[in-house]
Amino acid sequence: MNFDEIEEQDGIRFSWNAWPSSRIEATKAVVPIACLYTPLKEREDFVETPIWYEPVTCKAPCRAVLNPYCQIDFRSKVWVCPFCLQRNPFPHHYKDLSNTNLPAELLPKYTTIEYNLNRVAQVPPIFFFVVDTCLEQEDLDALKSTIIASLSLLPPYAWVGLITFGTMTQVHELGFASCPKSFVFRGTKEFTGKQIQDMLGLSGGTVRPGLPHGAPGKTPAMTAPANRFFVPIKDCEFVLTSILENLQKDPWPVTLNKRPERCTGVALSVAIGLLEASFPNTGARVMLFSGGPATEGPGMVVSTELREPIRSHNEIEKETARHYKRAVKFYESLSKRATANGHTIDIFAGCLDQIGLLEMKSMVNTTGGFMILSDSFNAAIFKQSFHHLFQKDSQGHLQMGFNATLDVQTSRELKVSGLIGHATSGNKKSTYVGETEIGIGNTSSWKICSITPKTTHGIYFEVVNQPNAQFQPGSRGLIQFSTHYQHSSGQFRLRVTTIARNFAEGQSPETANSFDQETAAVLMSRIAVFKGEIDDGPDVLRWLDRMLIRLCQRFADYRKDDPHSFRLSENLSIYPQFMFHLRRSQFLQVFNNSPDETAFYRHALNRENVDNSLIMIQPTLTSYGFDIPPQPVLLDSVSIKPDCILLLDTFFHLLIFHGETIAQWRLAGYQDQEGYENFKQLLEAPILDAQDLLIDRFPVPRYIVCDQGGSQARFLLSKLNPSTTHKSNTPYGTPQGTAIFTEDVSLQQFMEHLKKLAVSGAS
Ligand SMILES: *C1O[C@H](CO)[C@@H](O)[C@H](O)[C@H]1NC(C)=O
Ligand SMILES: *[C@@H]1O[C@H](CO)[C@@H](O)[C@H](O)[C@H]1NC(C)=O
Ligand SMILES: *[C@@H]1O[C@H](CO)[C@@H](O)[C@H](O)[C@H]1NC(C)=O
Ligand SMILES: *[C@@H]1O[C@H](CO)[C@@H](O)[C@H](O)[C@H]1NC(C)=O
Ligand SMILES: [Zn+2]
Repeated sequence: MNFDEIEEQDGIRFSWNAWPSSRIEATKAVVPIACLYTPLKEREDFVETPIWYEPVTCKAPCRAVLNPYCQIDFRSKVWVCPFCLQRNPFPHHYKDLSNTNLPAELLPKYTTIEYNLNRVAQVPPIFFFVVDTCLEQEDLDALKSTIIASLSLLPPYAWVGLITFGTMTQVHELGFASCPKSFVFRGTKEFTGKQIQDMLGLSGGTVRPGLPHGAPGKTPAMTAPANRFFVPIKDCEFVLTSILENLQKDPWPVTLNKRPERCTGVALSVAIGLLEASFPNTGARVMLFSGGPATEGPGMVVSTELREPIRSHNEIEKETARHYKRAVKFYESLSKRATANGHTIDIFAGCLDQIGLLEMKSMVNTTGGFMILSDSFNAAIFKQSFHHLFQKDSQGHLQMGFNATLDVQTSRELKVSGLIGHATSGNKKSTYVGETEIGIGNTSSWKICSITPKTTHGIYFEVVNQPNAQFQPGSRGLIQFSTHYQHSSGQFRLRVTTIARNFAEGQSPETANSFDQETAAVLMSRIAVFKGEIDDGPDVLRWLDRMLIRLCQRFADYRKDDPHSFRLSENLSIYPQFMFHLRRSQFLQVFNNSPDETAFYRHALNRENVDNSLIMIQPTLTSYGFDIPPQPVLLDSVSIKPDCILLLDTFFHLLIFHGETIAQWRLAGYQDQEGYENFKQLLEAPILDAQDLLIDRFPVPRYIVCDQGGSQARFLLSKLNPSTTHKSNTPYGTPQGTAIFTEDVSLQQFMEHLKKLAVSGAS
């Protein structure tokens, strides 16, 4: 199978597909053995022919799940676990097992399988809306109607709750239709979980396991005080809708030169305290809609004085940002409480300025929440992205799982170094845990409060075999990934992926030939971004360069000290180019963006699969001209031609760029004249393609149409390789393409430099 087919079946791609057989060989390979894994990748067969039994597992403490790589003894009805080599008898109901009568989990096509466990959640998923009311009227109206419209997209058995906030925080009761009631919290004070529970009259109101089973569709019998605040949507849609419709702008006056008083921190801590007291360890999401920065109370990111600007990258780096550290600490403590209870936090920002996403991001990145950044709640980006969250699968279920844990188990040659993605450590110090730490390490289990069929994790491994260990040709290593989660239908499920890869002997070219450069580039990008959160930017760039040079020294063909002899095999040929673009990308060059934008971009990179991540790292550029089909072109200034249209896809932006001539003709309206049908079609082609790209994209990208020479065109130019800078202009003849004024090195210069360093043995 090729990489794509494996990804289709198992939702996984590895940096290396034949593994170095010893620790030393693995270190020499520079890029770690690692994978991008999408645990809940959609598979129609799991929907069409669901498996309704419990998995067969190995004896304790191993507990590996039976899989197609197990050796089976059909006569004695025993299977050998490939992880611990213990022999396990099959349970009695497998007595008819034979070579021709295999249960699904032993068939090769089920290296990934999903079990529907015999357990249903006692509490349906909870959606807790936390709504900012310090908004312009137009924005508030747009937000209200978007939320109201989303109510019909929720499963009728889902529970909902509502908090609104401005100068104060208000928790709304939804249990009584006749007289809407709410509890008010001051915006300036920090409340403990206990205080919040006491004020809301919740003490002792936890939903305890062991209550009668509540299948989805039935409300579990619950007399807890919390059901004044959380009610199934089918029972409160009218009440909730009318509260939302009547919601007014925060009444507190905002004087000139001031920001509104906005207590986002208190609102979140009340939301988290309420859920933690009432629904620990159940699927719930706190959906924060915020139209500006927190300006009072715990978690404030800027004061109400407009003359005090919100912190910049520069101030954060120089540690002169006044509120920064305290705010980060406050939101991190909320993150910890939310993850401990399996609750998710989403942030939807609708504001031209920053709202403090950077300070708040740990709440989203540790819980697997969604982050959407838009200029206003009236913007299409917000409305469409928000509705996208409630897409259903073919059975009509929301495409989100809750309270998940991901466990990794390895055969003994390997250990797990860590995970980079939207999760927190499960603190499971099993024998599978390695010495090296990459990302969230020191554990073989992670908690993922919310997971979608797209959520993709980077998981890193190390080889622990010593080189003198006898190498057995054909030996292979195994990894099993088990994801327990609460499906949105309420069913508990277990998704198991078991993969095996061969070990390559010593210096054999097998490892090099198994390199998946696209996956490797994305996995290294995640490490670089993770480092970027801790280390200085220049240090991260130097680390990336060093890794690239070492990789080339190890796998390129060259004669020492002869840069002209340098050759990269096909499997490695575009890897340096990915690194070039990564270095220049918004992920590592943060100063062209606000801190909130940086947080948003990095968040997206940590959740997408290989293909989408590559578009973010190295945007795609397609050229449309007369008489030729659209074709991918180099992300380079030479691709700009007066008689061509370009379509740039950066994942976050879709940009259509008209070359000079095209722009003039369009302005002159040729497309509407008879005899210019060709031109009309040419103009439409990239628009149609952009619409195709939009369908599946989350969050919805920003859409820009511009002309050569126009001000918006700068955005395209900033993404292009500056192969024709003003410096390289020759006095002879016209240069090809458009000159970009920049001090950047070009890809060509970068490659020359790389060759020189690689062949010289430096690093
Ligand atoms: C890598 O290159 C080798 C030789 O050039 C080729 O045989 C192999 O199929 C390639 N591997 C992949 C995964 O493309
Ligand atoms: C949620 O996950 C935790 C493990 O992280 C587990 O102990 C708990 O039982 C789960 N909750 C439910 C309701 O299954
Ligand atoms: C999540 O946010 C925290 C704190 O802001 C940061 O330290 C951490 O590196 C982030 N994790 C990822 C995977 O980005
Ligand atoms: C992981 O464990 C090692 C050794 O036990 C320890 O030195 C290190 O600080 C731990 N890292 C974290 C993040 O807890
Ligand atoms: Zn076992």
